Amino acid sequence: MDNNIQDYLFDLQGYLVLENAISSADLHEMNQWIDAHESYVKEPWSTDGEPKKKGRWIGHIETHTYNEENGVNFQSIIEGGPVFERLIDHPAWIDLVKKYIHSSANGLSIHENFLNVRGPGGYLHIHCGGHVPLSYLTFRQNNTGEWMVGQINVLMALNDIGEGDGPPVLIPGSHKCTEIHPRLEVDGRGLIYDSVSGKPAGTAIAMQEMYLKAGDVLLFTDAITHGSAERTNPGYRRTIVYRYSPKYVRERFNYQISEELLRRLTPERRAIIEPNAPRRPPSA
Ligand SMILES: O=C(O)CCC(=O)C(=O)O
Ligand SMILES: [Fe+2]
Repeated sequence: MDNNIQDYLFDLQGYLVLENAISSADLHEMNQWIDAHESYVKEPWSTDGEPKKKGRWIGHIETHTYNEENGVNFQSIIEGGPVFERLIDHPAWIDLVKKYIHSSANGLSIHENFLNVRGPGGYLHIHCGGHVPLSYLTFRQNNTGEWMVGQINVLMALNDIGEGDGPPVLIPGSHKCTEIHPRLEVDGRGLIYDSVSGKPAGTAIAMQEMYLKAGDVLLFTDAITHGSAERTNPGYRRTIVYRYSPKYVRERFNYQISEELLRRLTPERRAIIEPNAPRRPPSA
């Protein structure tokens, strides 16, 4: 797509769809990784005899969820092998991400990276919007109008996501909306995340379902009002999300990157994963 058209649409809508962004060979490899870890999808949590459920570890990858209906997140999936490393600076989106985050001024980092598997009944609640005072939900520099997007989510479809598959949903343009979405308004105040209605984001007013083919990518500002519809079909939705931010935004859960991965990363990828190398005295 012409760059000017792409910039216009990203500014206007707050999202872009990049069709056929991921090769079928890479898709196959990632789907094989999921197939090989099916037991973690069926049995995501361990208790170790304690009442509280805990994530399970696969090397440096941990199973996690925000709410159980979201399905299973395999956090720090960049540790899962070369195919996941290639996504760090994937040519289909890295230049767009750099432009919109304005990486020449802000640097670049990944705030969170995970693979999500979501089955029947799974969904996300509505969250975010132009009313939210979160530091990383910036979009433009107010005085000059230059790009200054605080967080870009790159959501990759690993299988086809259509009607009933629990597609991502969003409200085009809502990153600029000053009114609070009615479902995020409680006693006249705006929530970041709907923790009250118990309803899937897909049922909220003005939501648009985003259907994707395997290999398509939904690139969106985290400031947009979004979530996902309920999965009503059998089977599992498979996605990956890499959230890019200025280097000043810290890694969300502070997962420590393994030495093996750090050694293996190309300089370009390492600069994104570890934008500030640790400084220690020579003896430490
Ligand atoms: O899982 C989805 O469809 C939406 C994911 C989401 O909310 C996000 O990546 O920020
Ligand atoms: Fe989100």
